[in-house]
Amino acid sequence: MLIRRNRGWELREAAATPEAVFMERRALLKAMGFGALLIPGMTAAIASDAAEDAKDSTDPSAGLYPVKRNPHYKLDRPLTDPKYSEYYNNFYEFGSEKDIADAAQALKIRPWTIKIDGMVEKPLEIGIDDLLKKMPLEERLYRHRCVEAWSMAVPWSGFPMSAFLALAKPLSSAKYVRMETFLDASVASGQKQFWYPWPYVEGVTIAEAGNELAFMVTGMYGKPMPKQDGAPLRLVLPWKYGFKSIKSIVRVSFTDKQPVTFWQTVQGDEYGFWANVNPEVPHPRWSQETEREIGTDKRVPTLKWNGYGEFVAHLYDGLGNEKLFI
Ligand SMILES: Nc1nc2c(c(=O)[nH]1)N[C@H]1C(S)=C(S)[C@@H](COP(=O)(O)O)O[C@H]1N2
Ligand SMILES: [Mo]
Repeated sequence: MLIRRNRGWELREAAATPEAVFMERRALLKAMGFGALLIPGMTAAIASDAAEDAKDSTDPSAGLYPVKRNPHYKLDRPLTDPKYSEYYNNFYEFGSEKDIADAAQALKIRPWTIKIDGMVEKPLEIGIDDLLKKMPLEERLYRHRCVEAWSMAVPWSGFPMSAFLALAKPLSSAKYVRMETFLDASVASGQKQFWYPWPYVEGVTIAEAGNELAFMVTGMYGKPMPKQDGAPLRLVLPWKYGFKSIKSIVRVSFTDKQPVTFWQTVQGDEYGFWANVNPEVPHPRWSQETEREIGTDKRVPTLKWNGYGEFVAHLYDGLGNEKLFI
């Protein structure tokens, strides 16, 4: 007799590819108006166009790196070898598998403009190289914990999101920051999967954005950001599940309404707005108690707030009725 035991991560790891297929079916059915109904045997196969070879020979920001490490942020484990962390990606714009690095080379990252709008003193558009000149670049070693129960430790280069807020000058009535990824199905064939709510959207509160850990990232391992990791500008929020760390940002808007995120739209009861890491709150379909370090495959306990509680736990005082950990 086959007994399906709920062994958390084992189930999760064993089901890595089916998970993506599962989500695609659900999202597709939802887009078609079938709600949560599952049709057995339905496939979500979509011919993915071969990525055009658009490799940039040089990145104009290459000379800026490496940047000085900020020693304030310490790791409890070795850095992940980049041959793993740079080639094990979640970037659904280029497909729902982990090996999207080749496909992501089709993304053109210059010129690249970031639009700043909504509740700000003055809307602004700024090119990535101008932004890089204005921002205080530094390197930080952070842990990264994906909701799928794998993790890595990465030297990111970038600038505190608080410096970006100082540039954007939100009005005091703004309560949230909403961020958007590029939209171009001609380079990102995943965006032809119409059942996903493109473009990818994420959001944080102004208080979260101003927290010292919130980091806007432009490079890793002492080099400009590889395209598959979200060049030329992504967010990194180490106390939250990885899906909050939106890649390849083109727009940052300030608002007084809680943004509805990409994953909330796809499956809101599994991927909420807050998504803070907590081993005690299981994902509806697997445990979050431990994580697999990519590269070593070591299984380690997951820490509440991914170990960053001293920096961020206070942000959530009085929000006990919210689903803070999903
Ligand atoms: N635009 C966009 N941003 C994204 C994603 C995505 O699919 N699209 N995936 C998220 C998830 S689930 C994770 S775990 C991280 C993965 O970052 P990495 O590929 O650099 O490890 O990116 C996040 N940012
Ligand atoms: Mo993730």
